[in-house]
Amino acid sequence: MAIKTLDALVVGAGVAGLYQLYQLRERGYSVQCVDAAPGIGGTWYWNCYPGARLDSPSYTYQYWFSDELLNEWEWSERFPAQPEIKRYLEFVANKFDLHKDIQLSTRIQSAQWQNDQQHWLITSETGEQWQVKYFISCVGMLSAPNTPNFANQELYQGRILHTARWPQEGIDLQGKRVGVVGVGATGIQVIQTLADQVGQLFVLQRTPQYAVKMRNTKLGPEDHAYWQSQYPTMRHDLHHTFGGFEWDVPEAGVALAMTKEQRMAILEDCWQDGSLKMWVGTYPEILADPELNEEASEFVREKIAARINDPILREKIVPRSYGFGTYRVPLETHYYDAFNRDNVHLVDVKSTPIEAFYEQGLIIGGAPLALDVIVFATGFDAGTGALSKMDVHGIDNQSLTELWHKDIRSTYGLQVHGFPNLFTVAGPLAPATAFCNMTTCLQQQVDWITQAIDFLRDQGKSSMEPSAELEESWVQHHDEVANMTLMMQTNSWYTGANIEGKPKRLLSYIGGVGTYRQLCDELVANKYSGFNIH
Ligand code: NA7
Repeated sequence: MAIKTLDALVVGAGVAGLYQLYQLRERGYSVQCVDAAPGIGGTWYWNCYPGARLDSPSYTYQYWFSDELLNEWEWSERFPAQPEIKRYLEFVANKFDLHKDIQLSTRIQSAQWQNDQQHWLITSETGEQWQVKYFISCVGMLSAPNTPNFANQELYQGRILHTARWPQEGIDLQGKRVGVVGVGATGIQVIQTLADQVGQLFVLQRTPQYAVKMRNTKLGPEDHAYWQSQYPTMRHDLHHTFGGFEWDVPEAGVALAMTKEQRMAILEDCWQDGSLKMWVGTYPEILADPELNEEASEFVREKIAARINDPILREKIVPRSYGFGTYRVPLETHYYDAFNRDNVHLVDVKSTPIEAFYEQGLIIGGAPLALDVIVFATGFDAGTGALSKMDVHGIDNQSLTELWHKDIRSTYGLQVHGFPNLFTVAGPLAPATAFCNMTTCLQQQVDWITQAIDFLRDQGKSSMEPSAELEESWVQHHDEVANMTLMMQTNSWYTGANIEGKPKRLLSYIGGVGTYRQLCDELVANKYSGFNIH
């Protein structure tokens, strides 16, 4: 097979990959995008499980580069379901004729930096090869599914599904005995959707969540007119807030000067918004001050408790072992109500862990639980998982997988020392790994990368790579900010604790989207000082 020579290969055809492809092509670079999936959409292709829905308000979750696109597309709901977001991404791909440069069903197996030639040699599973100057990873921070390895799986005669690999054609679960393992943001969406569709639903819960009531609404012509009038300022403002949403948090310290009643009024106000404002729009101390965190945690516990009729069940579902907001806050509509149904059963797999499969289901705490279908809503090897699965080698043949198995490091989540011209959209240690409205952060990173590539072209240079010193200073700053918060005290995918043996570090930069953007802009203003440029 002949090797394809291009300026850039973009790996991943989701929100980031489509935009990166568009930006580079517009600037005259030769570029191709590949994706392992048979369709575009990334996260929104794979996660087609029942109830999959956006947790960011739709009008903040879109591309900002084209006024025409902004005017043409109208969201049907404040928090649309997965099929609508997939349709939006298809609409964008068709409108900007992106499909002609996207090759689907193509999984990249390895990438080797060839220092003498200053290019990457990238190879797919089928042996296809690309020789490119720029290797841009848009593989997503939540795209490598995590499935627990319970013993005797081969004995089980029912069906096993992972939410992130749900059959595209759907599956009829009517009348079935279904077990859902995991109650994270995904499990909650699945459980509230399946509760009245299946025969018996068993919720296998290890750690309960602080889910916030979603206030979803249909959007009509008046809403469209309103939001379209907001877009000119919104496309700027989103990049300057803490979470990349249309709301911001007050200055640090403001909440400390308030009375408890004043803080409760803010919490109630944000709760009534029915969105992630409750998490990243109240006041910053919620994520940093143990007492204020406990105050907010108690506020949410009371809201949850009021929804569950049975007092024994209530005790099990109201979270107490960690603080509100230190684990990704899910939104729900009727998750808690599901537990008031006779066909929904909570199984506490913390006190009685899942031990193994058997022919008809799972053995839990020594007792068999018969299940026709087992749904794993058990999350992802986040941040580093998808890229680590590729065999990526940089200068002196250094392996990225080995590096990240020892210590998860990056420079602004955009590049890694020792790996020239590898750009990592949503790489670890940037807000885009978890703490932001994803489309805001992804577009900002793609814009930064595009600008860097333009810089190299304009200067007649062939490669850029962060120095060890620059990387160390970013990692230190990242850790300092992380350690000012309570995030590292809770085990979750945020800290890598959900994957055995994964080095511990907060995967996402928590200094805020606006601050991060400013720091990235300073790198450009300083003409990439601290980068080795050849
Ligand atoms: P999460 O948030 O990582 O949740 C995974 C869930 O699966 C969580 O409840 C885990 O319990 C549970 N889990 C994982 N392994 C096991 C085993 N072995 N036994 C029982 N329960 C288990 O993944 P999601 O897909 O829900 O969400 C990921 C992100 O996608 C989300 O934050 C949004 O940003 C979109 P644990 O908490 O570890 O006790």
